[in-house]
Amino acid sequence: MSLTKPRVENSPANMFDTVERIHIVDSHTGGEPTRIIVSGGPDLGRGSVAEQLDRFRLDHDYLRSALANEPRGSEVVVGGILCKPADPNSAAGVIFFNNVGYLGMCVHGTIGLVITLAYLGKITYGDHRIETPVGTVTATLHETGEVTVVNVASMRTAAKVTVQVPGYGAVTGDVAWAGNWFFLVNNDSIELTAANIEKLTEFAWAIRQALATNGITGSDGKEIDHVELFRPSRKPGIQSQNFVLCPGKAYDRSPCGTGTSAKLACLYADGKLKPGEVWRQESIVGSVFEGQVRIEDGQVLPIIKGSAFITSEADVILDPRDPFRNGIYP
Ligand code: PYC
Repeated sequence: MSLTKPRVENSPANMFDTVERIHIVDSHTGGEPTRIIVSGGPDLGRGSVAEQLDRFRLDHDYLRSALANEPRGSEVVVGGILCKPADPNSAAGVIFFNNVGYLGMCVHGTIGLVITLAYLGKITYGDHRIETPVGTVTATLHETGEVTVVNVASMRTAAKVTVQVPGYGAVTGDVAWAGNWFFLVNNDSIELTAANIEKLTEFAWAIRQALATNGITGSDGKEIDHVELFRPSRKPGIQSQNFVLCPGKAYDRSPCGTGTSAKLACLYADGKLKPGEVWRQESIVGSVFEGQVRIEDGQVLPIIKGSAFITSEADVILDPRDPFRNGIYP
């Protein structure tokens, strides 16, 4: 059924002639939403996805803000825009973003993207190369509907780093890269329960600020913008539970695929995880990713399996007269 109406002179419907329509498919992976722009977005030209990200950031950042901020989105939404892959053998290129900026890689978002491409009839079961600004990942769509992502090479870059966190004292954690920068803290001070989400958010936010104040960064000098608190899971067969605070101060409802990758890289570095050994990571809301590592050319490749579900398909309308067209907090 088409909702497009014929144009009638003097109709109030004509004031919507100038709106921008962005076609999106929303999904969630373990409770964490992903919003993929499937059409109506800008042409970002050719070249690597990192180059296309530079163009998107420079000329179309309003779209990120409009889709990932209120009133059309919220700080929980991770958005992604499909773009042309540099390699014709890749299924897609994708740039992930949130309410405050851009992500290097997003595993829950990649699982959502694969389910979105399947929903749109654009891919079949099997392996698909997906290009991101920080490298190409491989995603496998299984006949069960699950998706496995082989993430970018991940590593722990610093172990047992202690930072003084105002109000909390000395906090020790590891710094790891897994497509985003993480500070991972074995947390036994605040119980990882949904009832403590506000306290956990304040604690993780204070850690992030203390890292920045003390000049503790990733090995490339970039800000560590994800903080991961973890402890052993209470559920049988699940090794760990985490609480991951994302750059825009929203917590990840999923076990955070790049966060799980960072954890796997730390476990491997500590000799606590062998290649092929399964590690189950539970989120704060109880969703689970299954992880393992593969070693290739001396690099740690985390492999994460999870499921995503389509939640809606819609046109987002951006009206040039709307004072909040670009979001309330652009
Ligand atoms: O699953 O990698 C992930 C992720 C990053 C930020 C939110 N989710």
